[in-house]
Amino acid sequence: MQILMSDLVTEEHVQDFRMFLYQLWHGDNKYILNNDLLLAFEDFCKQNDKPELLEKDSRIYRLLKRTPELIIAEEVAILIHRYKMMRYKFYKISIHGEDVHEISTRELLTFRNRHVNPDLKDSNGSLRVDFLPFYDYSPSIKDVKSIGRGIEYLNKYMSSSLFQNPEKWNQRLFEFLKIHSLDEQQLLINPNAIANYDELIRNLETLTGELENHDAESSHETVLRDMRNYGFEPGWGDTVGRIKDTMRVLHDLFLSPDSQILEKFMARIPMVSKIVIISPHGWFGQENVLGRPDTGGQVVYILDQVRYLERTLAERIRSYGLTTTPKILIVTRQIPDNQGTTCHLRLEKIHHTENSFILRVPFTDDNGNVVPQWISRFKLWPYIERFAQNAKREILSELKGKPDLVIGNYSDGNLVATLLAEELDAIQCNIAHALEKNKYLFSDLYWFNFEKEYHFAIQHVVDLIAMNMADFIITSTFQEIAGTDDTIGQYESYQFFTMPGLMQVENGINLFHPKFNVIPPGVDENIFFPYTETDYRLHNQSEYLEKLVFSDANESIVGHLDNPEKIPIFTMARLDHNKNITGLVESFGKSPELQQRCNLIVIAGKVNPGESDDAEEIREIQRMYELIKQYNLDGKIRWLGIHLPKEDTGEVYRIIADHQGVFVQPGRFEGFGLTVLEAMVSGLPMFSTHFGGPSEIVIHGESGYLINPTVPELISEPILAFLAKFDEDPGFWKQISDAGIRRVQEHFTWKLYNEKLLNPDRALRLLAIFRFQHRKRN
Ligand code: UDP
Ligand code: LCN
Repeated sequence: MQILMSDLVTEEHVQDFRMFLYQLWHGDNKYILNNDLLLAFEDFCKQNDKPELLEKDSRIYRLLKRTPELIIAEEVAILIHRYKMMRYKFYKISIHGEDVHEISTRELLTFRNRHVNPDLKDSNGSLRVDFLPFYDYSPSIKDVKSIGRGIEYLNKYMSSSLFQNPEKWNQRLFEFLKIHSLDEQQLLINPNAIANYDELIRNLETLTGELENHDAESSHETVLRDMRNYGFEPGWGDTVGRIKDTMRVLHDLFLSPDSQILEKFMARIPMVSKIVIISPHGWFGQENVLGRPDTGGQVVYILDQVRYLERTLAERIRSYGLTTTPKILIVTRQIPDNQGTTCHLRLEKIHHTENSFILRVPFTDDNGNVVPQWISRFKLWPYIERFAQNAKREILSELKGKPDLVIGNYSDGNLVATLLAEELDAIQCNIAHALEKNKYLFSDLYWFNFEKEYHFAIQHVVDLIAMNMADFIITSTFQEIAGTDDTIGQYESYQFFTMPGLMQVENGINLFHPKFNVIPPGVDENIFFPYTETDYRLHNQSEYLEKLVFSDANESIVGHLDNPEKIPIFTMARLDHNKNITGLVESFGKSPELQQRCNLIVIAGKVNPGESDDAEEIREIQRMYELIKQYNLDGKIRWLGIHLPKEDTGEVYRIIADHQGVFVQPGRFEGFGLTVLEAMVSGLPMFSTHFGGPSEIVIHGESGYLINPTVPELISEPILAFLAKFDEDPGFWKQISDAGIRRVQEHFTWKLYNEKLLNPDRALRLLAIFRFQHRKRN
């Protein structure tokens, strides 16, 4: 479709825009990302003495700010305009003439392909992917503000369907109740005793009348025989009063339905007692694993989540009047070559739980032989389907039946969850933790350059399959789904992309589907709490940890401090490229002012490359040594290649806070960032990357600072500015520290995780009805 240039920018700026495009056309960079585009425009305005073009209300500047990329292709510029969140238009603008055309997604992707390989005319026989038709019968969120609040939406959607066609819905609800079982035990209704919806209503009325003669406090067992006489099974409540109440709610739901009654009823019926959580890669254990390659927040998140889930499920199951004990299995990979961990064990009880275990299943090769050594998450694809099959057998035997819910984690776990949920007819929930497409720039467009080490050709396809198959997706932040006004969301980046010569994705995911639910995680409050809570601190460990951090020497520690009294800048992360620990060291190295005032304390990876089996970690270790030498950081940096127990880590954050230190999270991109929560709640003023999840954790200038860690000065300058304010106002460190503590305590706790999910099994029940309805239709 042809449009006018003045539709894009105001009439008076058409000429300026043309000149700017012309200048870009002359430049070397033909694939210009937003950051570079804005820098180029600022230059253009300076050269031409046009500062007004950079003002807030300048339409040309607003257009460019919302242009994630611009491609120069022969005589045209292809401009991608993200005119609002998740909404795009694509324009082909002639460099020399007047023509401006709006083009389709397919045409855009063809231009991208041709940028990489001019011989590729269109999708060139490669796979074309469009998932949108699969969503034709799904409810769709209209209002952007409701994105990520799928359960709330679903509740409203289902109750309004209920109002519109009560008879149809009543029949569905009746059928749903009939198939209701837990742990292979028939619950609620005996399908052989109650034939239809009318009979159900009649029996409900008679039984609730009879139950009036019983003491409301007496146990459900005292009326089980009466219930069975009318075709009812256990699951309605633990006392006669509760049974009566649940039955009345159902009666009301049938006869005068509304959304609140639906919600109330949903909270009353049992659905989940067996959960399987899949997390194959990395080192999954309870000690001595964190900080190893591929082993970080996901492990912490899952272990915390299991403890909370088990407790909640146990309470609920009791209140339904059932004796079932909930059981949660974390299914991961068994690693015979265990390197001092427990990862060789088949089964390991999870601390502080009653009945939850880590179940480890080995990877096997084509000949059925067990693979003994750890394997990078990028290289495990050949084993993953066999792993799923073997895991299925082990899960069925361990649970003595099927799970009700399968939660996948990260790409590999989500694929296994997809396969298992499909085969076992369980509800599937996905948690991405990190989507690699966002972390590795151009891993789609230049996928072939990454193939040898990363295999994104598989991983991006796996992500697409798993996210579209999931019934329910939990994200830690809103931006993970839909981004912000100025940045693209992590899931959003799967809407359209191309892997030239391989596949062309025109509609990769429907972000408006209620499957998306934002539920931020918390931290274990027994371990991570403010430095000021002296009563709970690990006094018997603190001297040892203080020495370990500031002065001890051993083969796992590099560097000593000439002046340990300087302000400590602390960081802790896995030593991978994306965590950009080396970027922080470089920034420290380049800033004599920072070195004058501060020491740098790094806990990351290993210090001996010979001990690592991860290519990225080895490269980062080598780079650390180069930087320490290049900037002569001896006496100013301590690099600890150690894996601390979690409790000690909590105390280390607090020790750094005792020294009025700060924490830096310099990641090139961070999915969420548990260290950001841990450090903030301990009381450390935070300087965190603004790329990804931390942008929703930290309120810039209030509870910490968001930084652009891709430029060394942009890390050191905000820290120096903070220290200058601290010099002027001795209360300033505490002001930011207190605000950081409050921010985490008020918004990021496992208790809130619980509440946000309303209560987890109610959400799942809603989904189950929804899924049931859709399956029937399909
Ligand atoms: N962690 C640790 N020791 C290390 C590095 C990390 O205990 O050497 C822990 C850290 O305390 C946090 C988790 O691992 O709980 C890292 O989570 P985050 O979300 O920050 O990053 P991820 O590693 O998942 O990318
Ligand atoms: C993986 C990541 O990369 C982090 O950003 C998250 O905080 C962690 O998982 C937990 O979800």
